[in-house]
Formats: sequence, structure tokens, C-alpha cells
Amino acid sequence: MAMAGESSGKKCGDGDGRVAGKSQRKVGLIYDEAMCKHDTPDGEDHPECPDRIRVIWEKLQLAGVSQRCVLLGSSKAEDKHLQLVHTKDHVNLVKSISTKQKDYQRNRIASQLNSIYLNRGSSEAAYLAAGSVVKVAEKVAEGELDCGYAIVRPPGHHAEADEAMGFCLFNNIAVAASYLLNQRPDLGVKKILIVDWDVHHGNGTQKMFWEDPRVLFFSVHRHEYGSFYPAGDDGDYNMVGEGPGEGFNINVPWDQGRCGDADYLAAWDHILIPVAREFNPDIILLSAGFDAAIGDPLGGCRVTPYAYSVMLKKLMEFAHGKIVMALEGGYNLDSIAKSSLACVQVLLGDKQIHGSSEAYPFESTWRVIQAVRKRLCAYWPSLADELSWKLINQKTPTPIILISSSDSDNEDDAHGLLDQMSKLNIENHQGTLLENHQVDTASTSWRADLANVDVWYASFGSNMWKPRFLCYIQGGQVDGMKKTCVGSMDKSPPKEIVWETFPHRLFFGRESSVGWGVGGVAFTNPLANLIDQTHMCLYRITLEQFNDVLSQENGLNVDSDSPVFDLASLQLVENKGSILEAALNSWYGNVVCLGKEHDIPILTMTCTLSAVEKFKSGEIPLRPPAKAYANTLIRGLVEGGRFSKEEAEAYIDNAVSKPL
Ligand code: Q9C
Ligand code: ZN
Repeated sequence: MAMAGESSGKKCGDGDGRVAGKSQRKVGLIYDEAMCKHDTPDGEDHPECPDRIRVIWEKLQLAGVSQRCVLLGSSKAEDKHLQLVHTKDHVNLVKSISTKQKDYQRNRIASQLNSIYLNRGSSEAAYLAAGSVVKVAEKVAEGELDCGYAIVRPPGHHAEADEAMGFCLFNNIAVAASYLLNQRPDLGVKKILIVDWDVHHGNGTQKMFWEDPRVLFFSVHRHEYGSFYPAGDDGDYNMVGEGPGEGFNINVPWDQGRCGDADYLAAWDHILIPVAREFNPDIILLSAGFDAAIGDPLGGCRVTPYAYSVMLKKLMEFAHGKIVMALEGGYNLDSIAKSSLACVQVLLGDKQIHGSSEAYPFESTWRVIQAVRKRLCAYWPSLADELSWKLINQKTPTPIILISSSDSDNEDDAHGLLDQMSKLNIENHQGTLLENHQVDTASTSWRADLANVDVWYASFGSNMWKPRFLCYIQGGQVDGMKKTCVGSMDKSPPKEIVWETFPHRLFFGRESSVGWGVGGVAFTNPLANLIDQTHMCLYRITLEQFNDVLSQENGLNVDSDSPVFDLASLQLVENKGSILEAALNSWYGNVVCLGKEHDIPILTMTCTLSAVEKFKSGEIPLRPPAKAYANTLIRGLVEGGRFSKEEAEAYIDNAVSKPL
């Protein structure tokens, strides 16, 4: 197949960049079939396959879009340019791959590396990928092109100075950035914004410009407590750069998959775009992986071609539209072709493609965005303002509805009662301790009253596992438990179960418990914060049942004359929005209202604030959970559909390893 060479390339438009009276931007494209020669040695399937760049190129041709671009021939990178960001050893290693006579020699090298395969064509492809990005960047910086797209492979952003990894051999974008800054002062490029929207963190690029204030590196990626590839803390939002480069590294680490258009556009509007305005780059380099695209087998996110086009369009407001796109990841052939087409149409200045993002960002997205803004506002004043409550309230809660009931009658009852309650005049709620032991002659009537009110009981510990929770309702004993539960008086199962994430810290303390024997048990910090989160399973039960759960959790009898947590208590926690130290001299003696779902209050039980202080000071030691107990939590998270087993383990490990 013929390569797209400079000589064969059609150039459109005249010197003014105008075609048929219509403003037409000069968009450079590089594609070269030689980059398809990098492939698995034995022809096994691999997501990073040669067809990736073929399908993109074919799509642009079929759409009649490549014909309107300036087609450039590919070029091999020069060693001295590669060595601006890579070690000599690394460059020589990549160069030597194709000179090896035998596959096993290459396989041996690849096996030492993380997520790398090598074949005879790998060296040439790697040199062409890096050289092609350099070439497009040079021409855009010179002004010969307005912008461009290097459709290259292997990708680059995971490659570090001395290491190939994550399907990447040379860090194509970093080589180009360093070339402009260090080899071509004549072009006047002093500040470069690198935007990395590949679903993985651009660890290589981050390290190469860690202390360099001339390069502002922005990466948005799945992170999930450091469990998502390339794993570890590098992609954390606390990684802001060092020395003169402090503040010039920005990570937006998603803490869950499934992010889509609304989440990405929120990161653009509330982080990237205001910072780009302040930084005022001379050129933008885009690590354009399309593995956050809807349908990607590795990414698990849902970004549409429309959102990619909007994100790109927003970036074109800067640096006089001088943008260089370089392909990174992206493994659904259809998605990467369509997304690439949408982007090239934007580069050409075509009318915006149609689409809309109706969904709101996830609740967790706002939390991440707020944490990033807070961490970076010292360097970028435009991030200093608090996001308005109205804005962050436009969110998609993150529930997975397992059992959905539509017994609206019941819900109406609850509304009515809560309305009535809000008219009650409660005067004794100045302190944090509540009197629950009202003089009550009609000791049996409390159950009937409280049976009419629904609450969500939000569980973050062993009760996340449904069979374990049901012991508190129906009575019984599950694996690992040391004691049989008596259950509630009212044995009806929960009316609904949903999962949600709350901004509180999960931690483990306490030497042993009656229910589980030796080993720590779970608590959640009653105080919310922006950084932490606890994943909770919400059971919709009656306030009567909640009382029985609370009693059993605290080792009290369920047949008491008065409720532990009555209507007045409920109104108190609701009004205070947060904390009630119930008069239970016990480990779970604190009831916290976390908010509302369908207008029904969400309650959880945890330790008191004073216990938190004691855990913090070390007066009460933190304790990792016993294996059996931890497994119950993991089972709950997995069977609830919240997490994979690995993710659940990582979540628990994270909670265990951090100090309170
Ligand atoms: N358990 C790019 O998208 N996954 N690279 C390895 C090992 C590697 C992705 C999983 C993903 C690399 C450029
Ligand atoms: Zn990727």
C-alpha cells in the first residue's frame, strides 16, 4: 500500500488558507502504513493492533476529510531529539529491536517490560511515530500549518526516560515538546500546554516535565485509588510538579469508570479551560487517546465523538488554535475512527457536529473536581472560587438499583409524617447528647408510630453483604459471625436497596467485637471531607426496624419500652444535617444523617466524634480487619455490583493503609 507522502499529498487552499471563499484552516495529517508493521510476534490478538491507525485513516478518506487536509510524509525521529527526553540506553534498546535475528531475543526483552510486545517492525514504527509528531509540531509552530493530527502507533505517553511500558516505546508527544522548547528557539515557543485525555494517566509525560514550568501537563484519567493502569500514586491530584515546575502538573483522577461526556466537560469547564486561559500557551499538544470513548474495551468510560469535538473546540480558543494531536490509546476500532473524524472536522473549522450531553456529572466527579481545584488554586487563582452549591447539585447520584419498588403509597405516608414532624417544636437540641428516655406510658405504641416512617439505613461494614444484614431483620447467623441475631420485631425485608458513595473516611478500629470475634471492625468518620469516600449499601426500612438494627448493633435488647432513636431524634439529625451522638454508650452510638434519597433521610451508625479523636491520637489504636470480616465487606461490595473483587480489595486495603 502506498504511503501518504508529501509528494502525493494534496494541499488544499491557497496561501490565505481560503477555499472557495470559505475560511479553511490548514490541517496537517500524517499516516504511514509502515507504523502497522509493529505487531505481536506470533500474530496473537492484542488491543493495540495495526488496524487501529488503518481504520482511522480509512474513515477520514471515506468521509472526504483527509482530502481537505495537508498530507505530510512520515519521518523518523533523530536520536538526538529522542535523547532530549530519553536516555541513550533506552534509545539504543529500541533501535536494536529490529536488528535482533530471533523472535526469542525480542521476546526476552519484552518480557522484562510492563505491557510491551516487540517484533521486527517495532523499531521503525517507534521512530516513525515520534518523528511524525515532531514533524507536525514543527510545522504548526512555524505557522506553515494551523494545526494537525499525527495518526501514529505505537503510542507514547506511558514511555518514561529509560523505560518502555503500557504499549509505548518512545514518548512521542514529549519528544515533540522538548524539540520545540530546546532545539527550536527560533520558533518562539516558550510555553506548551500538553493535554492528555487518554483514559490512562500519562505517567511518562508527567515525569519528563515534572520540574519544567515551560510545560503545563494536564491529564484526566481513571485512577481509582491507584488501582487503574499504570497504577500507583503518580496520577493522584496531589502530584502537582516540583521545584520551578510546581503547579504545572495537573491530574484529574476519576475514582470510578463509566465517566462520560458530562464528567469530561465539567473537568474542562471547571479546571482545564480556566487554567489554560491563565497559562496562555504558545501551542497545545494533545495526547489524544480515544480509550475513554464509549465502547472501548479497556477504558470503561462513555465519551462520545460529540464530546471529543467539544473538548477540542474549547482548546482551539487558545494558542491561536495551534494544536497538534497525536494518537495514544483507543481500542474500539469503530469508536476511535468516529472520534478521530469528529476531531479532524473541528480542526478544519467545520460546523460543530450535532449531539448533546443531557446527563449530569457523577457526584464523585464534582468531588474530584473540587479536590483538584483546592489543591491547585494557590498556583491558578481562577480555581480559587468555591463551585456553587447549585452547580454541584446538578449531579447523577451513583446508585445501582437492585430492587426497585414503586409503592408510592408508602412514600406519601412518609412525606406526610415528616411534614408533621417539622412543625414540632423541639427545644432541647443545643448539645450533642440527646435524651431518648422520655417518660412514656404507652410503651408499646412507639413501634406503631415508627413503623410508618421510612428511612434508608446506609451500611458501610459487614451489613453491606445482604445476607448479613438480613440477620438483623429475620434473625440468624452468617459465616464468620460468633453470635446469632434475634432479628427485628417486624421481619419484612427492605423495600429497596441502592448503593451510593459518600465523602467520608472508612477506617477500621477496635480489637474484637461480640459479633465477629477478634479483629477490627469498620467505622466511617462522621465528619465529611472532600477527599475520602465510603461506599455504602442503602436499605430502605422503617424507623421501627432501624431501631431494632441499632439496638442489635449495640448489644441492646430489641424489646425495650422506648425507642433508641425516635421521631424527635430523627428530626434532630435531619435538621442538624449531620451528627447526633445518641445516648448509647457503645461503639455504634452515633447516628449520622448523610442526606436524603427520594426525600427519605439516609442514616448511618458509626462511632462518636470523640472516639474519632481517640483513634486519631492513638489512644484507641486502629486495627486492620480480620480476614473473615474483610471478606464479608468485599462480598457485599462485589455481590452488590458495586465493584469487581480486585477493586473491592483495593478499596479495603486503601482504607486500612491510610492513617486517620
Ligand atoms: N494487568 C495506552 O492506552 N494494561 N496504554 C495492562 C495489565 C495496559 C494502555 C494490564 C494498558 C496500557 C496507551
Ligand atoms: Zn490509554
